Amino acid sequence: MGQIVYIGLGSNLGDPAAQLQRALEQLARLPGSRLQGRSRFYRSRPLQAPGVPEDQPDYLNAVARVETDLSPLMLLDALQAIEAEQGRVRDGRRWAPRPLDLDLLLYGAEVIQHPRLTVPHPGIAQRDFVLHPLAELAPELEIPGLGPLEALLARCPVRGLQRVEVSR
Ligand code: A4P
Ligand code: MG
Repeated sequence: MGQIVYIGLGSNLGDPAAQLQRALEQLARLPGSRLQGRSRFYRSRPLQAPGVPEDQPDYLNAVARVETDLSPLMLLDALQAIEAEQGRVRDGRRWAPRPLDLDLLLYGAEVIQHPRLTVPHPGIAQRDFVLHPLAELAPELEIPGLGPLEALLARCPVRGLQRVEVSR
């Protein structure tokens, strides 16, 4: 049996709903993997951080649950290939607007500190657009090193997340 992993999807350029939908189809075709579920789509304002342009469009975010035999780094490579295929150009600017961002949020119960990969994804606890869709898929989830998802949700800053009803 493979590992259960959660992948965060985000987009704030082009046609975000179409790009998330297409990314889900691509996740469903990952080698050695099975797409087990996905959250609804959520609209959220861009996170504010020093040096990040404030006039970015809103994001559309979602989370997917996948069972996979891929190693963490092979999975990261596959996610970056999907991002590239959907037109993302990495120009070194962090937090720039993008047609598609795929983050590896959780890889089973593993804690990973690698130059290319930090799991659980940093900032999970502050991100309503990650915690709410995760809770749709796995309300009882335990986040390695951080505790029960339910407790993180109760402490997460409220930023006006909107659930977007799309056909599924
Ligand atoms: N990397 C390390 N750990 C991971 C991981 N768990 N998953 C490395 C994916 N990648 C990981 O990422 C930079 C490098 O992070 C990768 O080469 C990989 O080796 P990137 O996607 O090129 O850059 P980025 O996404 O701009 O930066 P970063 O730090 O990953 O930002 P985040 O955390 O992805 O945040 N606001 C809203 N409302 N919704 C959003 O989705 N997203 C961001 C980006 C900012 N504001 C947002 C949202
Ligand atoms: Mg990212």
